[in-house]
Amino acid sequence: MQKGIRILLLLSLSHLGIFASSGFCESDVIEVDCASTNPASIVSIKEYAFEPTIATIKAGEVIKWVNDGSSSHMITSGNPGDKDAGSVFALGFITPKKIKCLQFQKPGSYIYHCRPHGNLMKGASVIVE
Ligand SMILES: [Cu+2]
Repeated sequence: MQKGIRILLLLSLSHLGIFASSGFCESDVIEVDCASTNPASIVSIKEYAFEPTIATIKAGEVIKWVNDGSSSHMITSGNPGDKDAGSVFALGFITPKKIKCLQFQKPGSYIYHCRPHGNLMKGASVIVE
């Protein structure tokens, strides 16, 4: 096999790899600095729920998560146990009183959960119009 073809094949395979079964890919959701953005919606994290469970925004807008609880939580795309959970977005631990922001580029429904508390904190979603 020619070297150029092999590289192209590898590139297309790795590109497929970043697509989740949801149809979104990693570049559809970007973590942004909350301080330099004006969130369209704010989701409060409490033990052990996201409030509101469904947040609706427009493409290009930002959601801010605020940890109002006393435990640390995560924002992980997909449902608990999904093979590709976290492949579209995965925010590390949000410790109490801390915030994290994500910008959603592409319309659709993004399901997420908290990885450490997957059985309790699942089924939350961001609807992007
Ligand atoms: Cu949690």
